[in-house]
Amino acid sequence: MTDKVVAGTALLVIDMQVDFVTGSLAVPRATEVLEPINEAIDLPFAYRVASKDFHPPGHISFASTHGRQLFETTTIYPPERLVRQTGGDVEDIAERGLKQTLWPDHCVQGTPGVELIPGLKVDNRFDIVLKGTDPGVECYSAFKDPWHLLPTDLEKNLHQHKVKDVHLVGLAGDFCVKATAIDAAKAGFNTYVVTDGVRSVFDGGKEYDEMREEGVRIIDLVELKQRM
Ligand code: VGL
Ligand code: ZN
Repeated sequence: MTDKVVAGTALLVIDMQVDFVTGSLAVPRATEVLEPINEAIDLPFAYRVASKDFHPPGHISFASTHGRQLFETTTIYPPERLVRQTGGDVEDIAERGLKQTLWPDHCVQGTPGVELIPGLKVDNRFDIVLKGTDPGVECYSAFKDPWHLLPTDLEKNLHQHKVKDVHLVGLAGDFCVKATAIDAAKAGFNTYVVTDGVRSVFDGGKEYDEMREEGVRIIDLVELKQRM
């Protein structure tokens, strides 16, 4: 065994949790990604991160919180308390509304559904990033919420590990993978989404066009192996 490492490379495994694979918000065909992701994990990345959607009970993204039907949409706003805490302007909160899909309760802290799926080879080489932890803020991206109020340590950690090339796999392609990939590209990383390791909630395919428009490159596992 050599300890070959490809300098500057990172793997991001996004939200491979029980609720997204077999639980309350199971993504269609999500079980198919386990093997490709485990193969990706074995490649000689310099840095590895796994993100977890990590909601408190009564999270703003749950339909049950609003007494609404699943998959309806509503408008959410940045919580005034956080805007104040971060020294932002509270005058224009009403103009900063965003469309929010209302989900089944999922990935609730302390429940079985929040755990990474059995068989996933996420081990002690990984850093873990938790997101969606504030009750009033949705956070699809593992970098930050849409209002940039609650950045995670991800960007800082990638820089500390001298990462240039970020490769993403996981769930869901049209939500957290897309948002994280676009933020990675915007932060200046060469960003690759590996399709064998991704499935989407609403499987339309346009998420890949949206990512490409932001400079994200879409590759498959064979191409990833060639790069490594
Ligand atoms: C996600 C819906 C709600 C995701 C998280 O991980 O893509 N999707 N929360
Ligand atoms: Zn969520």
